Amino acid sequence: MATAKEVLVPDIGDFEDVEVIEVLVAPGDRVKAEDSLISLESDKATMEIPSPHAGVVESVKVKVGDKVSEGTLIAVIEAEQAGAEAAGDDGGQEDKQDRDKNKGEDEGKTASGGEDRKKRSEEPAAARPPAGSPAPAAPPVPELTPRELAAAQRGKGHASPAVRHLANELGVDLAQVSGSGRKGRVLKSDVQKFVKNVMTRSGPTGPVGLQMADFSDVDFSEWGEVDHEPLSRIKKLSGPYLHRNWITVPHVTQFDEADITELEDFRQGKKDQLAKEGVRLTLLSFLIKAAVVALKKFPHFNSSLAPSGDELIIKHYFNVGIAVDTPGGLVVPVIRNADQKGLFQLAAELGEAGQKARDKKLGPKDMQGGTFTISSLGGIGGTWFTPIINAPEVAILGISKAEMKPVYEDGTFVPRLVLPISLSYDHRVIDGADAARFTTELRTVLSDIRHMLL
Ligand code: CAO
Repeated sequence: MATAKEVLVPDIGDFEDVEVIEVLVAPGDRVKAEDSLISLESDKATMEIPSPHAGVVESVKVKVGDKVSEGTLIAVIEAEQAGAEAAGDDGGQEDKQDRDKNKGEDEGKTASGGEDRKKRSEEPAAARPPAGSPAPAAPPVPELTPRELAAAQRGKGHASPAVRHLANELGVDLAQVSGSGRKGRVLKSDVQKFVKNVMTRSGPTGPVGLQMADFSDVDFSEWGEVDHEPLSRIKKLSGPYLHRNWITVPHVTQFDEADITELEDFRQGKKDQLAKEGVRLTLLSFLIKAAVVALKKFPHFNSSLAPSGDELIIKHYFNVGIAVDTPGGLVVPVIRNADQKGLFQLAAELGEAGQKARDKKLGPKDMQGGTFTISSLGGIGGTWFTPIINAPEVAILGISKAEMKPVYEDGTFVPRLVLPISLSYDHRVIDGADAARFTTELRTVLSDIRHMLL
């Protein structure tokens, strides 16, 4: 037998005149004890007021926007007897439907259960589907009132305390989560989806923490004929690292020019001699030597940032990686202990490394342990470029094609061979002034190779 029971706002601590932000039930709804009836929001907390009884909601006495305090009448419930309440808890057909439907919603028994009940209570009884039939399509979401819209935009008042708690634990700003519940209410599954999206963002859409627009899936064949060519194995492997380094390391590139007129004269004078021994003396050996001189003078360029981010690991060995262009893609063999090797030995090792790279014979060890990288496009062309740092290294030297240029000297223009230098560095480790000092040192050494002996 049912008895009409008035449900009042219980003791809610020191709160007075708290705003009703959501009414979760409507007349005719069946509720279980502890089902939420309304949500309140003060400037400090959001709370849901549960029903103390199981039964059917006879009338609801508050509406969204009302201010309530302890003792305010919320609703009248046709409460069922203890036995019937137990039966209700066990699941009458309607409650079972609620539970089945709510299982997927993951919102817990509070809000969505109430919303489902409310939706059903708005339908005439005859329109309700028989137990066990598929759930009907959700009714159209009613227009939001300006107040509700503002609340939704602020991300306030549209998530249950449990969801707020979860968001808080995960450090999620609810204002950034779009709610898939009724009236834009944020559900637990919305928070989980948001976190998953952020954590799995990679590839063209960007890494963790970066909010980027997705690339749209363009059908290029709409505008003309296209071919699909798979990326090489090397490109597939190196792409994610290049992307990570480009995105996560604050790069700055310092440009400079070095006069290598005398250096080139020297190289040309020695080149043929070495060629007889099967060694090609190219500019690169000189660049490695010059880089080592500068690295010794500016040890921070030969360092790595510790994973903790609060110290530098400075290396006292000089292993120079060389970017080598191969048909399969870019590889970076490392010339070890470059400081202990002469120009000719370096030239010989460079020849071997280049050949191994092109023959795809480089093993992982050949490409490990580098402390600084040189990427030389000088044999090909171009003026300047911004090389990507080979992290955890902190700098990379890009070399472009040397060209004869008129240089003003002692009141007249003279033809000089000028080499463009592009030094990219990690600005967390290296300041611009040091970068300029580094390239100035390189200029000095390259313009007078006697400095390589010092
Ligand atoms: N300016 C003018 N001439 C240059 C030069 C420069 N900066 N650099 C090289 N040269 C000259 C060489 O001295 C050589 O001249 P000779 O024929 O008179 O001896 C000629 O150009 C050809 O040199 P090379 O390029 O074959 O040899 P190298 O030792 O200079 O370079 C290597 C070797 C492996 C770096 C090069 O073959 C290579 O692969 N470069 C591409 C690297 C790359 O792709 N970097 C981009 C990375 S970002 O995608």
